[in-house]
Amino acid sequence: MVRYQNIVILTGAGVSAESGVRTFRDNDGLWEEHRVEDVATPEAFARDPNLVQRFYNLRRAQLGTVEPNPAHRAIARLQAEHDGMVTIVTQNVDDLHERGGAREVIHMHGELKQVRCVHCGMVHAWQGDCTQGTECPSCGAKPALRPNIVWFGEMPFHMDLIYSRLRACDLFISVGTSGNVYPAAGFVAEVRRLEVAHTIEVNLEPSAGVSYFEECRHGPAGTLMPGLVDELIGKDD
Ligand code: BV8
Repeated sequence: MVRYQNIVILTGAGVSAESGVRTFRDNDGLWEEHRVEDVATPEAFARDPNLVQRFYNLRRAQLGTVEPNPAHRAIARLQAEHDGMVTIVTQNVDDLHERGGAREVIHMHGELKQVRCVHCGMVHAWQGDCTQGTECPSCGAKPALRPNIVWFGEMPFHMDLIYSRLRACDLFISVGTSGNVYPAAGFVAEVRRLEVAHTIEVNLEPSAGVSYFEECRHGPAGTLMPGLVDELIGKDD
């Protein structure tokens, strides 16, 4: 297999699916009869903060019941053993990449294990529930804490860093994402426009952006990623 230098891996909910974390498309994108797009928004939080806090409290609590799967571990192994740069950009808000051994994971949509104070702006690591009655540990305000999550209509985090890594990469791999949500869904088109990188989609089924990828491997990420990583680090020679 060709030796690549700078690899960018974009992951979505499908990389955590085999760990038992529900994807957005599961159950037709519904949570307790709510459309996720209707809960994961600033408007929903303004309208019914307790519902939105509960949505994230339940998902934060679920983190303790799930484990990284072979896809997370393979991606971490690539980052550890590849002699070039491996950038992991995830749309996921779980901590499974880190628990699978990955480092410096770029969480463009935020993290379940963080809350942010809307008064003083401080971001706090957070394990348990967060409610409207929880005081900000820094400024003492309440209600003040919201999930440090990027909702629909909000600007994703770390975009400048992400685009600089996309411009510098010679391999872009998308793992476990339906390619429906922007700007993440537009990353492959950006890489193709620059005409410097090879592009691979690893997904259970063809994504909405499948036509942008030069190479596609369709099936479970937990099954496909270990073999792809072996090829990339030269273990299959
Ligand atoms: C922005 C955190 C601009 C929340 C998420 C109208 C109004 C408002 C906005 C818009 C609009 N029209 C378009 C937009 C933009 C909008 C958007 O794209 N909407 C979509 C619905 C059309 N985007 C935004 O709002 C973004 N911000 O545009 O800001 C801006 C500009 C200037 C100033 C201010 C703002 C912000 C989007 C981020 C929203 N937050 N997550 C939370 O988690 O609760 S999005 C969330 O859904 C995920 O993070 C992810 O990004 C997205 C989709 O999820 P996927 O990861 O792809 O998962 P999905 O379930 O869809 O697919 C899973 C895939 O895995 C499937 O293909 C499946 O086949 C596969 N799979 C399953 N099992 C496996 C597998 N693959 C491999 N192995 C398996 N075992």
